[in-house]
Amino acid sequence: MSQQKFIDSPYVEEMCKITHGLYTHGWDERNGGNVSYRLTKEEVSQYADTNKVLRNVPIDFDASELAGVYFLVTGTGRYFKNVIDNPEAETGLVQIAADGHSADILWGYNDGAQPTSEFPSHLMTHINRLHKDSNQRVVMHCHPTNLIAMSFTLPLDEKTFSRILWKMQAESVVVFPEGLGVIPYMTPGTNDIGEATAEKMKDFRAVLWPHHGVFGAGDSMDETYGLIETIEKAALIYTTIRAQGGQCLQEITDDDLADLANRFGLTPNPDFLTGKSLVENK
Ligand code: 2HA
Ligand code: ZN
Repeated sequence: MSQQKFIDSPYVEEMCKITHGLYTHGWDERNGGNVSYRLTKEEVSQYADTNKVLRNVPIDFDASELAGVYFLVTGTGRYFKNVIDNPEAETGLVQIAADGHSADILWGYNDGAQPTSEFPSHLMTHINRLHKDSNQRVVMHCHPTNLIAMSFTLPLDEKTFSRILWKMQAESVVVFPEGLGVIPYMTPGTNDIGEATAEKMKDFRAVLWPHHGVFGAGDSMDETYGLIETIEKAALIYTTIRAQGGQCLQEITDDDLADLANRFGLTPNPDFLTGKSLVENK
């Protein structure tokens, strides 16, 4: 076994960079947001200080499908602002216990913290995304301003949100061809919101939590972060259009969306590909 410490691993470095990026974007004020990063046994076992159970913490649902799986997870109540300076207190490495009702802490949370209050929601999402994609690694929750604002001014339906976001920039349909999932407003930190989110994650990699934020899933930190960045950039363009008076004189048309999909060899969600134009009287 190497003498290298987990704090010096690329996984902790990625977690520091991503949480710092989320914070500096203004999407994770105070203790807002949470990230979980699935790691393999091979990855974890390379380090000198990840093979002893430090503590065990309960999990409030049956996560036995993930028994034995490792996650690097941000801590409950912790500020993303601080992760970069003190990852060993603000984040932790856990392994889901055999019965699925608790997690063993192997590293981190060294001043008594434990995984995010949204950990059940993360695990439920990991389970459903893993059914779709065996490379699924990351679940990321944050509070992007413009997307949240849109959840007050638009009807909470997936077609409306997806089409508007697709039409804000050519990149959108290429990055999230399946569109954006939307759940009703629900209380955070509950298994109910976790179950509703995970159900949507069967069809989408990003799910809007109205008046709160977004849940994203993906194969890597960069991909998941990039997905959320692209959605929020589209939301910023929408906000800016509204601030400029709201009227669109031209747009990315439904035919343009189909051409983009062809060019990049993608199949966009067929339910969202045709519908209302953003240009009035069209
Ligand atoms: O972790 O963002 O949804 C704090 C939150 C809860
Ligand atoms: Zn939140």
